[in-house]
Amino acid sequence: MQLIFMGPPGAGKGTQAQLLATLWKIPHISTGDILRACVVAKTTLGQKAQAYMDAGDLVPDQLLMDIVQERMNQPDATAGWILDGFPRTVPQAAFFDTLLCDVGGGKSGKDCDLRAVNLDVPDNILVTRLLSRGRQDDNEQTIRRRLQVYREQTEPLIEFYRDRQQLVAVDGDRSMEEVTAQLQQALSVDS
Ligand code: B4P
Repeated sequence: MQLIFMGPPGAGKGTQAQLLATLWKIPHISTGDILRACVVAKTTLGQKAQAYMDAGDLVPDQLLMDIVQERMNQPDATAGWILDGFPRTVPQAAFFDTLLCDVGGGKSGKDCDLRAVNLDVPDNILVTRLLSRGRQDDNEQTIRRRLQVYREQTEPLIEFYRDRQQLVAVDGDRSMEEVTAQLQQALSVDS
């Protein structure tokens, strides 16, 4: 199983990716979690990333590409994974194709069993969810900026994966259990 989770901030990417990764016993690789851990540890990367995250902006592509390349080369990432929050831009998606080709024995992203899940949730629900979670970047101004950045930079990836027939579109505006059930059905996996 090679799965990408996409969707606007607060769509439930992290929630569902964690649940399914536990069920399927594959790694859950969250670029947001990796970045937050670097911020807490005050690494050079964390210090560079923090200002972007606090402002609701995307962290520069090259930093994310380095993170993902290093993580995908670890031994537990050979059999399958759920990648949560990456790619988030067209250049990240192009880079990811090349990376998959390198780690996947020559099969590019277009030819491998990759599926790209998009969780769709209306903006007003996203704002309510994020405000009630209350993470450092979950204040109204930053949330509005994250939504704008999502529409401009990440949403084009929906068509990118739809064109390749790798897109799995799921209604994320349901209970967590209902979203999980929809995902299992759409991905045809019983667990
Ligand atoms: P992420 O960590 O990816 O976070 P997110 O998009 O805000 O949240 P997610 O969709 O995972 O929501 P969750 O399940 O937690 O990114 C944070 C920042 O990191 C970005 O803004 C960016 O700066 C940086 N970053 C990360 N990846 C990057 C990349 N590739 N390139 C550049 N920058 C990058 O759910 C949210 C809340 O909703 C939770 O409280 C949850 O309990 C609740 N919820 C979930 N599902 C629900 C449901 N079905 N019903 C009701 N509530 C639900």
